Amino acid sequence: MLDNVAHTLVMGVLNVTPDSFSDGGRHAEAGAAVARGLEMAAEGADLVDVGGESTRPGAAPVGAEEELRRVIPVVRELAAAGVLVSIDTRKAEVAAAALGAGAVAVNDISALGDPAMAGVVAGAGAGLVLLHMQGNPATMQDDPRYEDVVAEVARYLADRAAGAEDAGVDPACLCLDPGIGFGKTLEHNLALLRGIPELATLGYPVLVGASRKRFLAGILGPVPPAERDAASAAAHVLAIAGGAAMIRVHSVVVGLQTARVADAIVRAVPAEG
Ligand code: PMM
Repeated sequence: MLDNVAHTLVMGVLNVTPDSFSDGGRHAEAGAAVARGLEMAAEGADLVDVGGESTRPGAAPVGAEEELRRVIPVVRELAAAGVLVSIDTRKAEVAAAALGAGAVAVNDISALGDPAMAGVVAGAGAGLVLLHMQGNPATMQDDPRYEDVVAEVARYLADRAAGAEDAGVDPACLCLDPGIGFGKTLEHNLALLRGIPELATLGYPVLVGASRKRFLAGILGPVPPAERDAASAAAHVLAIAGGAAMIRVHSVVVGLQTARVADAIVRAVPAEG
C-alpha cells in the first residue's frame, strides 16, 4: 500500500456518524460528508478514511445495515471524484461493499476480528490497516493492563499480519497501527509513541492516529478535542521521527504541515518552496 513513498502519508478522518467524539456528527449527512471529503483531498490528504461506526470509548456498536447506509453513498461519490478512500470498518460485509464502491483500502480496528475480512481484502487486492485494541470500544478504557505494552502490541500486530498474509493479503498492502487510545492508559499511549521504532522493525509501514485523542488532555488538562491539533502535531512529529509512515488526522491542513516539516528534518525530503 505504501510502496516507494518518500513522504509521510496523511490520512484524513471522515466520520459519518452522529456520535463521534471529535467532530460531533457534523458529517452525519451524506452530502456534507462528501463535501468535507473533497475538501480534505483538495487540502492534500493522501487518503480519506470514511467510517460509519464510532469507536470512541464507550460507544455502542452499529448494525451492518445502518453502517452501510451511512458510508456507501459517501465512498461511492468520493471514489468517483478520484479520491483515494479507505473504509474504517470491522465488518467484512461493509468492507466488501465499500471496496465495490471504489474504496482502495480497509482500516480494520479489530485487526481481522471478522473471519471473512482477510479474504475480502485479498480478493480485492486492497490495502489493509491492522490496529491493536485491547478489548472492545464499549469497555476498552475500563482497566487496560499490559506487562510490556510495546512488546505485546508488536507481538499482536505481527501475529495479525501473518494471519492476513496466510489468507492471501499481499504483504506490500499491509500497514500496522498501535491503536493509540484503544484500550490504553496515558502511560501506555506514551510508551507506544516512544516505541514506534520497535514497531517499525516488524517490516510493515506504521500508521499512527493521535489526532485530538483524549490522552492529549491527560497531558494538557481540559482542552476540548477541536483545540488539540497542535498537541496532535507534536505527537505525530515524534511518531514520524520514530519511523511512522502515515498519520491519521482530523485537520488535514495541520497534518500536512506536520508531515512535510517532519519529513524535511527526518527523511531529508526536499522542501517545495
Ligand atoms: N482512531 C479512531 C478510529 N479509527 N483507525 C486507525 N487506523 N487508527 C486510529 O488511531 C483510529 C482509527 C478513533 O478516532 P476518531 O473517532 O476520531 O476517528
